[in-house]
Amino acid sequence: MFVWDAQGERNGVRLKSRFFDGDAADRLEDRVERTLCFLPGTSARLLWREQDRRNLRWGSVVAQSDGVYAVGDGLLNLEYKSRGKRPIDRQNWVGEVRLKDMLQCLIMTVVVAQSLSRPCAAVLRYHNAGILLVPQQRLLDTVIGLAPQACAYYGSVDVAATDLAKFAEPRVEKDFAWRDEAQSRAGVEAHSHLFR
Ligand SMILES: [Mn+2]
Repeated sequence: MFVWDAQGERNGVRLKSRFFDGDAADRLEDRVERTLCFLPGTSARLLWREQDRRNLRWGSVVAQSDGVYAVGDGLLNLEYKSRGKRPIDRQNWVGEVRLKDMLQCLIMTVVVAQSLSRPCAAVLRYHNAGILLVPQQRLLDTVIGLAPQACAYYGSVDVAATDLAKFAEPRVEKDFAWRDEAQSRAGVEAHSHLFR
């Protein structure tokens, strides 16, 4: 059975992660094995990738996914963030995931699922980690509900998933607050040290 290495929670999203050797994965010949190396032995089929320039649109939201796969009866939308191949820290991984990356991946996944009328899993791929994103419905409603305001803000009739993610980020930080306990403790200590 498939087992995740770690689980966590961030800003209204449940995260399940699998870590691997990113450099070794880069050397794999097969495209599916390379990109989905955190799902060893997967039967996933790549449907299209960013290079195929397939723009999907749902309402006013436009998305161009990095990779969309057929897996079983459903789909998988993969968003890759290379971060200059810097690995995600296995101890502090929940705090290292960027909120904007999560939102972008989730928005694109909604657009893919709606356009193709099939369930679609949202997966964020970093150099050494594959992270499944399981959002609260209320979070998706909040983010997608901001699309008209984002269009007005950017002065356009439609909005790209990346721009909507940027626009929605402060609202999500406020409504789905998450605190990096280690970092805030360090901040408190730094303040009392400076003002001692
Ligand atoms: Mn990408």
